[in-house]
Amino acid sequence: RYPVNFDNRISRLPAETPTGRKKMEARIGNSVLALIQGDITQEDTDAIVNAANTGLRGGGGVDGAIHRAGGPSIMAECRRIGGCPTGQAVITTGGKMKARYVIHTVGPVYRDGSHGEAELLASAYRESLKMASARHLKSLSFPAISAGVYGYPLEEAARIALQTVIDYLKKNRDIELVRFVLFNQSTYDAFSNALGKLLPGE
Ligand code: AR6
Repeated sequence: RYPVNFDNRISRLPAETPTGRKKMEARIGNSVLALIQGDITQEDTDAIVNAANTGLRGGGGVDGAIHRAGGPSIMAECRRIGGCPTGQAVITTGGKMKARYVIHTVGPVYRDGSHGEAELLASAYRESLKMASARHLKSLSFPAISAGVYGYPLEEAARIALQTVIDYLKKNRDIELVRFVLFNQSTYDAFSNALGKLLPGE
């Protein structure tokens, strides 16, 4: 369903694709792991992941963008669910967006790295992937959880995000596509550098 036209593990496409968006892809087991620069609310994957807060109250950043794009049905479900602990995930409709579902997860607020931040960030990714698997979803888009208002150092956030997804995709063959949709150049570059280090290409 998501063909990749290369044999080596990382394809470094031209710096700018025809649409002007940067892109990088790797095959992990049965799945494709892709990095693009863009706005996650426009994604056509089965679900997109929201970097929410424990009260599921909405906010700024990607959370604000998702509620604006998806409309009030998402907040109505969030209110019924009531909340989500840090490192866990819940699922709602995608409302008016192309993605059918939003998986809301809560990353840690970064303090100094000694308050379990790394494990909580990994858990946010893992629980989102488990939620997608439980619903038999085939494709999922992530933003850079905790890397905005929550202040997680970008390089470390990228490494943990990618390592957690790679580990999951190696063990679970059900999800065919995981796409990181990175909003700005510096976030894209951090993820692209981290992926290059985790999966050295030919
Ligand atoms: N598409 C993709 N990524 C985006 C978009 C978008 N439309 N908009 C922003 N980003 P943040 P956090 C990127 O702050 O750090 C909210 O108020 C952004 O550039 O959205 O986990 C919640 O309610 C950054 O790289 O999430 C919580 O209270 C990344 O998304 C709190 O912020 C995450 O930044 C969560 O903070």
